[in-house]
Amino acid sequence: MRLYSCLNQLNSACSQPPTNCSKTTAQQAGATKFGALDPDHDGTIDTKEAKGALPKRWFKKVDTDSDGTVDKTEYLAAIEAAFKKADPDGDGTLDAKELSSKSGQKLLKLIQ
Ligand SMILES: [Ca+2]
Ligand SMILES: [Ca+2]
Repeated sequence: MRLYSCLNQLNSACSQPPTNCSKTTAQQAGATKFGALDPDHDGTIDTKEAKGALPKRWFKKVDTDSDGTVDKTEYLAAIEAAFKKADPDGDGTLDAKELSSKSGQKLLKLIQ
């Protein structure tokens, strides 16, 4: 049920069949999510802003330069990496099966 509603959201975001999510769609959705996580619009997500939305251990991972904040480049890089993991056949599109995998679910958390 949960996955289904996720797929619906993705579908409305990209107006493509709900079974597919292209990398572009993931990045666009990720950029939107980044904006939502950065309410003061300073271009970075600090730990306070990430609270509840981004698990601490993810935050550390995504913050690759370890300056204590996640900027858009870092966020999009994390999405790129998550997408790559979730797309083992490397065709640049995630089908429903790939989206429902562990890596796929992780990606969805980053972009929704
Ligand atoms: Ca950083
Ligand atoms: Ca694929």
